[in-house]
Amino acid sequence: MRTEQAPKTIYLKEYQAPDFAIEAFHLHFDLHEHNTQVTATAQYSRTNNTQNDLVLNGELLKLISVSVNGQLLEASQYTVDEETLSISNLPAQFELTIVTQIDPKNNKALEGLYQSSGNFCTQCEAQGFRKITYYLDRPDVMTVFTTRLEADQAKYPVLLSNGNLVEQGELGNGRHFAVWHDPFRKPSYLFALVAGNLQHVKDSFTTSSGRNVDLYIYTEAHNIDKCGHAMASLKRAMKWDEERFGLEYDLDIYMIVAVDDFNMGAMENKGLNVFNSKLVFASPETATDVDYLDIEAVIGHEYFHNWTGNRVTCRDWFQLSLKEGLTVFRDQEFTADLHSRPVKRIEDVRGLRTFQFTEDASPMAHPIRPASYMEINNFYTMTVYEKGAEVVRMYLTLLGREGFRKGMDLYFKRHDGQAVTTEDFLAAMADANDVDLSQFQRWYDQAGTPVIEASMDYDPKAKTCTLTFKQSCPPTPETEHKQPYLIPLEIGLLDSQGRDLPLQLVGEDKAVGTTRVLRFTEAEQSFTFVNIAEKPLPSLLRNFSAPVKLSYPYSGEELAFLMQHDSDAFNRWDAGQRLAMQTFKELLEAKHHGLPFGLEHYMVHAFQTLLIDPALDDAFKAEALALPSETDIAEAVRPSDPQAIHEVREFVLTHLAKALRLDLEQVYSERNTLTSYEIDSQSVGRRSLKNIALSYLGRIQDEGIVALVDEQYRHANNMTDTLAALSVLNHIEGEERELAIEDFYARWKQNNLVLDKWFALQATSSLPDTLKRVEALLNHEKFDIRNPNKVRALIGAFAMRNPLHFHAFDGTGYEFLTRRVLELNTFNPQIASRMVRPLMNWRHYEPVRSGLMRAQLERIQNTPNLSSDVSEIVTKSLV
Ligand code: B3K
Ligand code: ZN
Repeated sequence: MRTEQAPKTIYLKEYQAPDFAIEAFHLHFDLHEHNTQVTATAQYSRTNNTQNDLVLNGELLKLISVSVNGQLLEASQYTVDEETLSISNLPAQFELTIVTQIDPKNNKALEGLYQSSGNFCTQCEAQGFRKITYYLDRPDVMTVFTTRLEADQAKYPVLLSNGNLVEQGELGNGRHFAVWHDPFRKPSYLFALVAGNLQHVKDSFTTSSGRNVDLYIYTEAHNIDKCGHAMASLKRAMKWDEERFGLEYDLDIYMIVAVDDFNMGAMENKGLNVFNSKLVFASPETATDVDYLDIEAVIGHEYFHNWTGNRVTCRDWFQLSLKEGLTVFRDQEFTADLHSRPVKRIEDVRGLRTFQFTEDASPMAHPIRPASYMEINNFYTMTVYEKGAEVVRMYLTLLGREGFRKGMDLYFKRHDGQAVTTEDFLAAMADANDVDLSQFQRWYDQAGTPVIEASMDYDPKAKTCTLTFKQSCPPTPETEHKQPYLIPLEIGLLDSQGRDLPLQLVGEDKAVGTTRVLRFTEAEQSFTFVNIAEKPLPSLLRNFSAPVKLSYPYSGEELAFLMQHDSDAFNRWDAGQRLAMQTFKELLEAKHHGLPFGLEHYMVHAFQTLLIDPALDDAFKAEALALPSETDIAEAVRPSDPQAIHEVREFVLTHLAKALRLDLEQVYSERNTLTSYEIDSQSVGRRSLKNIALSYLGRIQDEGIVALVDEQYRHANNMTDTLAALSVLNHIEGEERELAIEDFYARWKQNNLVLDKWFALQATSSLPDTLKRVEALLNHEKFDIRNPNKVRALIGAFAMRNPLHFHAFDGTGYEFLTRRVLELNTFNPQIASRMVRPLMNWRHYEPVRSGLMRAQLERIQNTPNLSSDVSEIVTKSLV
């Protein structure tokens, strides 16, 4: 933690290539809980003719010695401060050996080398390696690592690092050693070591060129039976990357280690991924369908980084989206190819809208390639990841599948083994397809969510239909006035029967397909279609072809029509979301004016038609029934009043539940048959639909329904159904709820990951005593504020998934969060900085709440010893 002085801003425009290169690097770890000695020997050479000092990064290190070419330096021959070690008068080439000591056991920031459940592990991205030794800790310095680990043999029988094991043995004094060599040049952020008492499961994969790769998953013994799904997912990922992108794995061994204390999901260290155990362990009794799918996606994601991130890495941290946006895109495609493509798209867009659009409208809004940062850890965001993935997807939409693949192939051909920039990626896409994509660069430079206003003009005499689009983008901290984007707009036109019309643009000699991607490049632009016999209904932004907010003056009836007929599954779903959002807005208006609530008949009818449509699959229906969240509504209706939003949304859901009760009950009972747990798409879809039907019915709250929910809770044979029932009971005051919560605890108190669900459940209840409970749970014997999963489960869930109580009118929710942020700030700045974000959009709320939120941000800002992580968010929020 850098304290006292204000954190400084780092700018992309100040990037300078390193003055030194490193030919080879030897690391020697003498592992001890409190006193690990690290000896680092590197061959340095100058990259230019300057006589610049060598300035190495290093933090929280105890420096023991520095030698150049075997000669010990005097203290006067170098300078050390809190963040660097500088050495002057160095020759063109030299060997530098540095000995440092660190205290892994007291490292509660979980960055660098630390202990989790008594085992050693590391997290180096982005700048954790500098907490291990003094080094050029930047991604454009790449070298070959050889790592020797020494540790107590009984306590730490397993010793792992990147690459291949070259030597191991006993040292005679109860200690042993292992030497690992990674032949691929890599930056320090991809370094990892693990030492612990771990068991493993082993499997193997034969690559397309016939090489055998040994696959290992390491875990503590009691979880060894829950690794099967992760291993199967890894093999699927390896195969998929060969088939879809022609990319093969390059080492003879691939290891995954599951740890309980981890600041994020997982880390793609070369050949040695470290995973949050939440994203490895699964069994039907302990993991939900969502967990199963998340595990597969993240195992895939980290594996895909081997090419997009590791083989081709980032020049500097501003380029983070080069690897993250691209790798998220790849994991999305992996899931889409293996499961339902439309459902995957819907889920991704739902997440993007709820969280990334909110971030893009916040004081932390930044382009996917930021131009400056104070703390790089703050930029592992929805924008860099998810919007970054949308930007990659737009290349695919513009260039087609083949064109996109050509661009990827050229990118690897040109840049394998290099540290590059997002411009290099754009250039590969453009050059491989011989197109000019220069305007596309704006997606990397401008923040904010573009807004498109669409309108249609039909001329019955000429039989032409003109679509006109206007684009704009609200000001964000880095730019006031935005230049127009190159936006791929995928569209179709529906006739009165709901059929797609053939699309012929003016000037074309015949129609080309029924879905077209228009290149929208100007602030305002029109596209005219000919031979349109009747006034059509436009289906716009099909498959969500760009990360924008598009408006069109649809009537409620037109949306209901699209819900039933659009051939584009995404837009069919989106029509329902638009219809619901329109309804919420109207009801909020009614509430504002003290008018009674009501629901239009076509709205009820539209959802009924969908629910009973035999042609639609269950997973899609479940998505359609999941209406925009309270957070979505809060972002769409400003200034927002979370209490009113909750009331209005509950009114709609309850009304639909009552009106469609018979259909919902039928849908439920048809699917509530006890079968063995399967994780194929159809079974997952069946459970999703059944459980969303149950959550609607739960709003009716009569005895019969409560009994039905209770019954599901007691008889479920898998965690998805158990938790779904418990989530419904969670909002219904009464004995059933209390008994079920107690019962769940009694059943699962030995399983930390399952208990996280139990904490999160209570934190997201709409019942009035929720904050009190959450406060009490902070002192629960199973709660541990040092464990990031627990923090996210209890504190994060309350602040991010319970707007009703987090935004309590008296400000108690905000105060609660502030106290936790200040506590976390003292030992884990990364997690503290994640937790403070729900206060960021204080300007979007009605004046009373807005003032209370701001006051808490000021209170945090005025606290001494603020980490740079928290300080950046708070300072930017208050500007
Ligand atoms: N690259 C890591 C994230 C590192 C976060 C550092 N604060 C995981 C991933 O995106 O795959
Ligand atoms: Zn990643």
